[in-house]
Amino acid sequence: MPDLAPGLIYLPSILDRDQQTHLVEELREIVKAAPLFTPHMPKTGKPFSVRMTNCGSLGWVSDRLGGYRYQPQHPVTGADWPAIPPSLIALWRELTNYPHPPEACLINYYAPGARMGLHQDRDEQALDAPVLSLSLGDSALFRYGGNQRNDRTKSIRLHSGDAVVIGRDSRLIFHGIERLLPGTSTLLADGGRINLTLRRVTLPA
Ligand code: MD3
Ligand code: FE
Repeated sequence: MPDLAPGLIYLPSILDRDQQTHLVEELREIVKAAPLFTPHMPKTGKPFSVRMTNCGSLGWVSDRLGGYRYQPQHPVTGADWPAIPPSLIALWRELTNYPHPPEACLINYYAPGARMGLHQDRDEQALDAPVLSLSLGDSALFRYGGNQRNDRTKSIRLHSGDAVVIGRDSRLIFHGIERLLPGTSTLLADGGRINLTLRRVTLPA
């Protein structure tokens, strides 16, 4: 399939319907142990419309005073994050050429109407490692540009079961989710969208 940009590889329909259903079941167990929380913007304290949780040895969190960061524990319960399901570790190994396992799997839940403004992902030390994104549920308009906020942007629809691998040349591009396309999937009974991003955070020893 065509690269969207250097280092930005779109892999449509990487998961079949049964794999998606199974993944959602695994995510429901993870969310029981690590409930969705509402992150807040650094300094302003403005809440995100996307709710999040994580699995893995590290999870991404954000709050007004502490800012964006990775930490080993859930910000509300204080418990360690649940493990990343083995099927996702295997998918990381198959779709990325990265020689070390992911440490974080950020789980974004978009209720109908939620969005994510243009941003860069730069809280990881391992910027040599790709990010692997998996979409589940309603389709979404994904917008991406260049390394400068003002660079020209393009948008594509991401559908349930699609993957995107974001590597080196695209690792610091601005990107976001403009909006969901309601009623485009029957995977989640109440609608909405889940995005998983698998990430290497620390530099391998
Ligand atoms: C491009 N998630 O969690 S996934 C995020 O659909 C995030 O929830 C969006 O942006 C979502 O940070 C987009 C595609 C994606 C993920 C990570 C990237 C694109 C990226 C990191 C760098 C550049
Ligand atoms: Fe991002």
